Amino acid sequence: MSINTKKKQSSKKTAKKPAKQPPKKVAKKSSKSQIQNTLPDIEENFSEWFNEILFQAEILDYRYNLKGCGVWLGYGFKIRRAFLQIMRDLLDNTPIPHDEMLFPLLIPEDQFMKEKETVKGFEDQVYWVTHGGLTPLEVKLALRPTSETAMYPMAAKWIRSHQDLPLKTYQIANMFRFEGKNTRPLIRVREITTFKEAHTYHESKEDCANQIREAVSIYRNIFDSLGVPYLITQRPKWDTFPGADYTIAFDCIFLQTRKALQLGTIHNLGQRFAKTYDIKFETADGNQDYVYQTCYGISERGVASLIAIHGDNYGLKLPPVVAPIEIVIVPILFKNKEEKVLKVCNEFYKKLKKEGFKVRLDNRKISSGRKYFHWELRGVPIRVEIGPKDIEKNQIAAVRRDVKGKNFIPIDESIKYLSKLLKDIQESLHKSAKKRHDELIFRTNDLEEAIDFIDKNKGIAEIPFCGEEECAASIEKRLEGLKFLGIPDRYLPVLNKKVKKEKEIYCSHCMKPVTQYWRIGKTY
Ligand code: A5A
Repeated sequence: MSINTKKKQSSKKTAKKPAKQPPKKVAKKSSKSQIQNTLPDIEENFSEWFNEILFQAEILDYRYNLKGCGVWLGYGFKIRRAFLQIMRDLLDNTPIPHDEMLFPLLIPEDQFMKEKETVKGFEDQVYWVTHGGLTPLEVKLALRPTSETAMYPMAAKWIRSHQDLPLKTYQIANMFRFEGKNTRPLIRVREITTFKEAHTYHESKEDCANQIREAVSIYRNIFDSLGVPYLITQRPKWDTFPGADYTIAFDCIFLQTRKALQLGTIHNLGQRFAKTYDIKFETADGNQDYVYQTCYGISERGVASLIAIHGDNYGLKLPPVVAPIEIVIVPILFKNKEEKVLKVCNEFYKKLKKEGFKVRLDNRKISSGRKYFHWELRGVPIRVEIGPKDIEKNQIAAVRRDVKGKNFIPIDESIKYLSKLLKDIQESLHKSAKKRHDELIFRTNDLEEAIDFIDKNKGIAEIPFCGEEECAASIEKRLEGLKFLGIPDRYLPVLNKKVKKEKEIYCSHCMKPVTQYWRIGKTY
């Protein structure tokens, strides 16, 4: 992959519209190597760093000739596949499993338009197909921006009685949204390539609430596996998914920009869609009722978040569960000893492979320094080095990517050691990200302090708030990009047996007595 082509492109872009501050290139030495790292500094220019790492680590090539669309490359595709596997394993293995299905991409206009809230919510985001070849279509076709309107007329055909419930389904497919705001690779795309949407159907409100709890627990599991910290927040009513009773979101505050990225959402749809699409069932006592529904979605933002949260100036740091390669073996070659070292490395490679590790032997004819640089950039959790001295001593050297340090391990103990080390890396990445993330949340009764905290890009604030849209609008006006994320999970009846209530606090705008702090900050 030629980085030069990309360089040419970005300098062309810079020529058209000069960046306020040119990205500072970091001339760092990769450990033990003389190779220069050309990544922009992650703290000073996160956005450039992010674009560059996607390209240099061969995750995504965003030079496709269509705004908001990119190409998943080999290494990125493997990370994506591991991310999808985590989701599938969780959804397939709930006590009542979710069944994976696949619906058509096209939705007839009349079917799409039936749900008025969905229409309103998505009207400026839908791509329409108007022609089949040269023939204008009698009924325009929407490219799905989400699949409620594709799925629910079918569910109405499948569900007859309470015995058919609950019905739990999901699909993983591409969605199209004509995003007006700035598009960004993986974060705000027009073709969402990796959209997982679950849709569930229930007999009662209570079953629906239970499903919301299950969905929250699945999402916790997904992001915990990725080592990505999150906040769980009920969105304000003015930012609820079109047609839903309420929306609970998972957000991650990016450690460098201190802006929150919505990682996924869980919606309680109540009976609104069921009434629109006539999804009725016969109850146990022989009456007719509409089903209660939930739906919940996650996209490639999951991959974006793990790249952003763990990355550093040397490149990616991948949690072992999603790393395409967990261990790379680099032979340390000295004149006249190459053959022996390569033989031992090859044997060790086969042994690790047999034990089920995701392992790669890098026996390319380039310097060890170049190899270190290459695999560091790609975030491989462990590098094993074997040289003539190690062979003499019957040992291997293990170097971890997440923290500094090299350890020499007797070869007989290496399997056990490496398994444990991978577990440690998985946990330690999560722990250190969570610690840094926790420090970005500031609770205060003083609005000025909160605004100042957010204005200085220090993180997300929690302020006493009444929940009224007008009050929110007045506060949001105070700072460009300021947004109410909503109500923290500790106050949500659906997620807590005992709901927390604050005493003697007053709305930051209207001064009414209130019982909750709300989250507010800058968002992607
Ligand atoms: N049907 C429900 C599940 C739904 O569509 N919800 S949603 O609109 O909130 O989308 C689910 C998730 O997809 C969002 O939380 C966000 O993480 C992701 N998403 C939405 N638009 C996106 C875009 N343009 N690019 C990347 N991810 C996006």
